[in-house]
Amino acid sequence: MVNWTAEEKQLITSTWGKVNVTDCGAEALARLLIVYPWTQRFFASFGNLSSPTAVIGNPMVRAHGKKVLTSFGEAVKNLDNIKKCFAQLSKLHCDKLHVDPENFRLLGDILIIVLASNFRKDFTPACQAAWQKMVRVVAHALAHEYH
Ligand code: HEG
Repeated sequence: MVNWTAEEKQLITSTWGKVNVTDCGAEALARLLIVYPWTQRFFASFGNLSSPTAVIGNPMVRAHGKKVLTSFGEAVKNLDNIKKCFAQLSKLHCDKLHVDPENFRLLGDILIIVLASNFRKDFTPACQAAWQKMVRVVAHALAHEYH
């Protein structure tokens, strides 16, 4: 069980309230696929990922980025229950999708970059620290059902 301070909870929920899951989700997934091109192997069915421009303009990347970030929002709504919240999703990523959990950590780091670059001054050091913890907890929860 994760212990959140009242301040951490407040920082996470207030940042999340300003997040556009469509745009930030698309940006985060596109950045992941561009900066860590080996992650493209999981998305072979997504069509053209041959250049940064292709990745950014790919509608399947956009749609999936939104799906992932919408799901991330469930964790924000269930801060005291993230492990349970992601138990099924963890099983799916392990058994069906075969996604190496290291990728959850990579995406978490990318998400922080996206939040920091979108919110600039509002993304204070305290806010960053809270998010660093958040993405670590989410990555841990998504890896929890792996065997
Ligand atoms: Mg995953 C599907 C959530 C990271 C690769 N991911 C999904 C789905 C959700 C989800 C909700 C749809 C599940 C369903 O169809 O029932 N993913 C999710 C979260 C996070 C994450 C919350 C991290 C915060 N996923 C992630 C990463 C990779 C990945 C880092 C690979 C680099 N996800 C992946 C793939 C699929 C999903 C390949 C199936 C995509 C498809 O074919 O539609």
